[in-house]
Amino acid sequence: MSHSQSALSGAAVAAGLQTKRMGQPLHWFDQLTSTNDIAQAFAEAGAPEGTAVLAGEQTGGRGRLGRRWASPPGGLWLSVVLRPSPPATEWPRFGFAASVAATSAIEAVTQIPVRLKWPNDLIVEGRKLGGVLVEATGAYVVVGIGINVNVRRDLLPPEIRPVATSLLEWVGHPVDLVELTQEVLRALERYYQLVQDDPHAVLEQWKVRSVTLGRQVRVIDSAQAFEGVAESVDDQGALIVRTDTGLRRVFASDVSVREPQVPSLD
Ligand code: BT5
Repeated sequence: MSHSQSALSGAAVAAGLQTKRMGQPLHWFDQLTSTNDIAQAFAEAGAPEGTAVLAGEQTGGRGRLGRRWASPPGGLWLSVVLRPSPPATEWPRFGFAASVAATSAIEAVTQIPVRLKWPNDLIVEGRKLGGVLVEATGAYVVVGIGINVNVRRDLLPPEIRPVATSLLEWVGHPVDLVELTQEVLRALERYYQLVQDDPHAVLEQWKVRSVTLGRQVRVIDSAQAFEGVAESVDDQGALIVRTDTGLRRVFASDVSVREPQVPSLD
């Protein structure tokens, strides 16, 4: 069955979802601040693992390091509560599981090849299609996934337009948001299981799709910047960068990674 974009709603996504955990239950909002904020509130109130929050539009969408995430209507703005055991210590791996899951779902629905930029940017032909925001506390992890699905470029802030893309642009017509959301939740269920059984397997799938490894990168944190070659990602999800003075490990919660000399917004 095909759904129009305007048919995106919790009920439409829940119908025929057939997951055990992910999206059970699913809370739908036409508009909210940030699906991560609301998922956190549900988690604090004891919501079970798999509880999902889905929004038509976010007014306070967030990226990493306090950055803003533009979230106009037509996108997939989704967060899921996870309660991994042991809790939270290895939380970056859930970002890798989520970005690989999102990529796999997008490819299944649209056949558009998606690449991954460390840590969890979804990239099509060098432009940002989406991103993943992982936020952990001792008791739970919230994984937020944002994908520009049927998002028209002119609805994005002007400074983001040159570096962003949407599925609409590549497919040429609106993508079925209900079907894509269901596929993302199903893929998340598979990759969340896999990352607990065999975290290495998920990291390998991330590496296969990586546009970062083997490239010269510029790493920037609040105190400093340096360049090197992105050599690998370790089991903690840290990026290993070879510099003139040796190997350095950097963490997604601390740094931006850019291509040197190429203007970029993050
Ligand atoms: C990310 O952050 O890429 C993670 C984005 C996660 C968004 C989801 S939506 C559902 C859930 N609820 C939330 O509030 N967030 C999550 P980061 O790596 O920090 O990238 C942020 C940068 O991407 C910004 O500084 C802009 O340059 C760029 N950007 C912002 N909005 C964009 C968009 N819609 N499309 C492409 N690029 C964007």
